Amino acid sequence: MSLRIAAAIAAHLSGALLTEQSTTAHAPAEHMAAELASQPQTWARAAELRAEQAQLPARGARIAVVGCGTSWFIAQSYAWLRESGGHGETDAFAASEAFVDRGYDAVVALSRSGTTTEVLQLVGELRDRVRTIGIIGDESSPLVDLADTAVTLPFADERSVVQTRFATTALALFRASLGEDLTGAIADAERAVAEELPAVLTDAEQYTFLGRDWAVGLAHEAALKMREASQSWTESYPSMEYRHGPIAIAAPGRVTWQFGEAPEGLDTDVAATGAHFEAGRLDPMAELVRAQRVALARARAKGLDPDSPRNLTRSVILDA
Ligand code: F1P
Repeated sequence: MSLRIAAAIAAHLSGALLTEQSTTAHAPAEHMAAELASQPQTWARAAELRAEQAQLPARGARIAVVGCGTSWFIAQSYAWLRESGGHGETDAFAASEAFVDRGYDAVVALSRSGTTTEVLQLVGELRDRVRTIGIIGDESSPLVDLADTAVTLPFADERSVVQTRFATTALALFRASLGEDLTGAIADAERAVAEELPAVLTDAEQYTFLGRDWAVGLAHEAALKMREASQSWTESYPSMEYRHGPIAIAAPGRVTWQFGEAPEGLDTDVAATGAHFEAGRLDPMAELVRAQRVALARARAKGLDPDSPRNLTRSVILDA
């Protein structure tokens, strides 16, 4: 890590610690519950941010989108939507495994915290070589100064360690920037926040999330959310990969949860195993909200606090 980046992180962290000390105690999962429920509003707000959307790479640009954890999965969804919509070649990489010497016109770096080491390192290495655009939750973070362009979404930043609304709000911004009308997705999110969850979803022994196209990234994110918040056993795959081995795990008391339209016959294949097939009927981003609620319900039932989960921190900051 360069001295410049390390110093910026140290300065940021000393500020963050002061903020933390002045924070009053809160009930377990209080932040995650509130942040999760606010997603219809934060998506609507992102859809309105025309100036911020205009900062994203123009139509025709060849780009890569990078991030870690949740942000990497959102990068995958954006990449699929952008390229399939005819806006230009778009690759998605984990920041630690990115091939960025491919003549890209720009690299988009997604990070709620703006402090994730692998993201800062990559953006630092690209300085003066490739235009970088940061999509960032914390507007006082080091990534804001390091990226050539910073698009900040402070209204979607979060107190919970487990991310919910920043990730989906960034994707709402991306979708709107590609010309999509989010009215239907927002209405679906309102349903996802309000409707009761069936016990077959909250009480299962194991979960496999599936998606096609842009929903593959969201299936991976749902599985990560369930692990992070509730320590549940989850897996995730592109839907058509499920029959190629992973279906071996399906059994009574377990859930196979499809985001978006299911491949022909998959529901009957899963039913034959005795597992529950959840055919997600909402916009896949709203279906993710339902999975976040299952994660929250399971965390509460187990006495866990997803605002500060075991073994996790808000971002991964590695030693210099
Ligand atoms: C990325 C991230 C989170 C994950 C964990 C560590 O954070 O990988 O997705 O839940 O808490 O950090 P960021 O770069 O988006 O801030």
